[in-house]
This record gives sequence, structure tokens and C-alpha cells, in this order.
Amino acid sequence: MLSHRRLGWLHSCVNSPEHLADVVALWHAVNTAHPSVVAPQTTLLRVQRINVAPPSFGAGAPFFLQVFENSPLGTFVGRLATIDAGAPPGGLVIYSLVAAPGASEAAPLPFAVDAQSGNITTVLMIDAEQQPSFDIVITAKDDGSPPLNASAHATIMVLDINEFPPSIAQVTILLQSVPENVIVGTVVARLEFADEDSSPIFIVETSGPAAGKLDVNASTGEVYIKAGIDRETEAQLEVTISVHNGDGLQPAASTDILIEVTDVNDEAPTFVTETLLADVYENASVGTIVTVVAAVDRDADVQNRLFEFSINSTDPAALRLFRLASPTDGTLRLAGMLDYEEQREYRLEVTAVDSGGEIRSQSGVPLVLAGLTIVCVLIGLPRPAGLFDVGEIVVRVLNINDNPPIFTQGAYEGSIVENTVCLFQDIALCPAPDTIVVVTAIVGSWCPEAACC
Ligand SMILES: [Ca+2]
Ligand SMILES: [Ca+2]
Ligand SMILES: [Ca+2]
Ligand SMILES: [Ca+2]
Repeated sequence: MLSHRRLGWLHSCVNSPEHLADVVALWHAVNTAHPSVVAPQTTLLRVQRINVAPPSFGAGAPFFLQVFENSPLGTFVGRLATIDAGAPPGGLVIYSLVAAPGASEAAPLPFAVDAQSGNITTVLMIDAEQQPSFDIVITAKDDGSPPLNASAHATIMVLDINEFPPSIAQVTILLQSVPENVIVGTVVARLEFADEDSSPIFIVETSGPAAGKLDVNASTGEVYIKAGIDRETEAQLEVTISVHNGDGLQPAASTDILIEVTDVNDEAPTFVTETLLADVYENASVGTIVTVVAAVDRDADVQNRLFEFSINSTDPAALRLFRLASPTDGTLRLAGMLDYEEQREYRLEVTAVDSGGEIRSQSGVPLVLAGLTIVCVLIGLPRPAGLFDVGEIVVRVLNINDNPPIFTQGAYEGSIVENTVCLFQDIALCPAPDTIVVVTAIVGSWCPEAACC
């Protein structure tokens, strides 16, 4: 547009040089004192471009590309697109590629960039085990005047291919044996996995009898207690640990782990029969075996399955009349004379208690068998130091005919009519309950006959 009529200045209204083009200006000059039209003049205004816009890689930097190791030469890796505001000339971009300053990659660089397209491809075989990544600098230079350029940093990650099988390089047994109440999570061994690949994946599996009790942390190689152990069920933990890469391309490696389990006194003696019924005649002699109580202790260790019997009762007569042969012998013998007519039944509490010892739960809290403790509380007995069971013995006294009948009268009188068979009949109580005596005088037999019936 004409910005100064007197001086004839022409100004461009376009700010962006990319929108400028050659223009033809038509103009004429006027004499203001003597206005007369002068023939229009034509002028060609040619716009000369100056390169002011360098190429740009945009806002995506830093860039990350990746390519598998062992890729064939010429494999496409990626392209860093550029923006150049200029139209040719000045908009044609030429790419080049160099190793980043300070990068330690081996020379020569196994990548090249196509100068026109900017495509980055492999020009050498790449080994991820030798070098897992490359740092490069891509430069884009335009053809403007003066030429302008831009550079961007890019990292090319070399993706690993599973070429080598895994192995178990080292096995360190930390605990050759563990008690059966060992805390879950306790580490008993440590394995060291190895693989010549640059980014190996270790898939670890356990098999064998103790696969549910031992497990492996694939990251650390730690073999740890996975679940509670019972020495009475398993004397040792045996597992086979194998490691593979998870894709079936390479064979697995394996090793066997064997950990002994030691016993803890965690089993209480248990009576074979919780309530024993024993019948004994009232005339049984002292020393007669009334019954034999029996209990079992499942603990594996001999010391942990030793136990002793004891009897107790709230009935003083029961304690006086019955004795155990010894604390380790459950034979119950008669220690006094019974009398059915005096007492027909005796009840004894019998306890079997083992050698004790500290028992702790997996969290380390001292442990007692709660159920048995409750039994003790209910029957008012102090809790034994060891693990124990409480049973009951019921002794029933059997009656024998050890008392003669007794006449209710010292003398009997009566009269008899001739031809009468029975002179008189009387019923007398026998001393023993529930029995009676029938006393009958028979003609011709002066002495009455009596019998308990
Ligand atoms: Ca491998
Ligand atoms: Ca590899
Ligand atoms: Ca025991
Ligand atoms: Ca045990």
C-alpha cells in the first residue's frame, strides 16, 4: 500500500515472508499545484526471500527409538520428523546423524540416516549384550540462504532377544534345618540366577513334595517358608526349583533344595478314650486292676512325647480307693475295699501331661492349647506346665450276694389247722436294698426256710 503520498513510499501489508510474492504495482504521480493526470506507470516489485526459519524437531525431544538386536541390515528404526516454515529454497531439509558427544558406544555407529527422508536404519548387526542402547544426535539442515539447522538428541534402545538359557549359578543354604513353628517368610536358602542375555526374564517354579511350603522370590532368589509346617506330617522339606525364560525357547535349569524340620512340643497327649467306664465287684481285693487308661502324644521327638498320668477327684473316697500304678503307667488299681451297699459309683479325673517346653505361635507369642486350658478352668484345676488332656474314669461297683437274710422278727408264732400246708409266710427285708426275704414255715419242717429273691 502507498504509505506516503508525497514521498511515494510503498509498504507491504504482509508480515509473513512465506506469503510474500512478486507483485506488479500500478501508480501515478500528481502535481498538486496543477493537477493533471500523468500516465500510469507500472513497476514490477520482486520480493527477495531471506531464510529466517530454521528446521524444527518440534516439542517431542528427547526422542526414544528402539530396535531388536540381530535385526537385518537396513531395518527401519525410526524417523524424527521436522518442520520447516520456509518454502523452497530454504525448506528442503537434509538430515545427518552422529554419535552424541560423550557417548561411549563402539565405533562405528551401527545406524545411518537417509539425508532426504530422515529415515534411520541399521547398517551393522547390533548385539544387545554388547551394547543395550545408543545415544545419537540427528541434525536437520535446510537449504536456505544462509542455511539454518537444528539438532535433536535421541536414544535408540536395543531390544533383547532370548538367545541364551538361564542357569542357577549359585545355591547357598542359609538354614539346614528349621523348627516346625518357624515363622512364615523365613529365608532358608538363596539362589543366584544367571543368563547371558542382556534383559533376561526369570520364571521360577517349585515342584516336589514341599512345593506348597517353600517358595522362591524370583527377583531376589530367596527361598523362603511359604506356609506353616507340621513336623508330625513332614520331617523334611524337599523341593525342586526350576528357572526358565518363560517363552519356551531355552531349556530350564533346576536344583533340589532339602531342609530338615525339627520337632517342637506342640502336640498334647490325648486320651484314647475320654471317658472310661470300669465295672468292679464290691468284693474285689486290694490291688485288683480296675482299668487301664491310655493316651498318645503325636510329637515326633521322643522327649516331646513323654507324658505322665495323674488322677484327681472331688470325692475323697475315690482318691482313697484308687491308685495309678505309676505316673507313666495308666493301670488303675484298687487301693481299698469297696462296698456296693455303701457307694455304687466313683468318678475320677485323669490327666495326662507332657514334659512341657515353650511353645510359640508363628508370631512368637507363647501358645497353650486353648481348649484344654478351658477344661482346666472349668474343673477348677491348676493348669499343668506341659501340654495336657483331661479324661474321666467312672468306676461302677457291682453287687454280690455278701449279706445273709435277716428275719424281721426274732420269733414267729402261729396256729395251724389240720391239713394246712403252709404254717405262715412272712416277708422280711434283706439288708441289701431291692431284695426281699420270703420266710415260709412248712408243715413237718419246724425251721422256716428263707431265701432272698
Ligand atoms: Ca535367556
Ligand atoms: Ca540376547
Ligand atoms: Ca507333646
Ligand atoms: Ca511336634
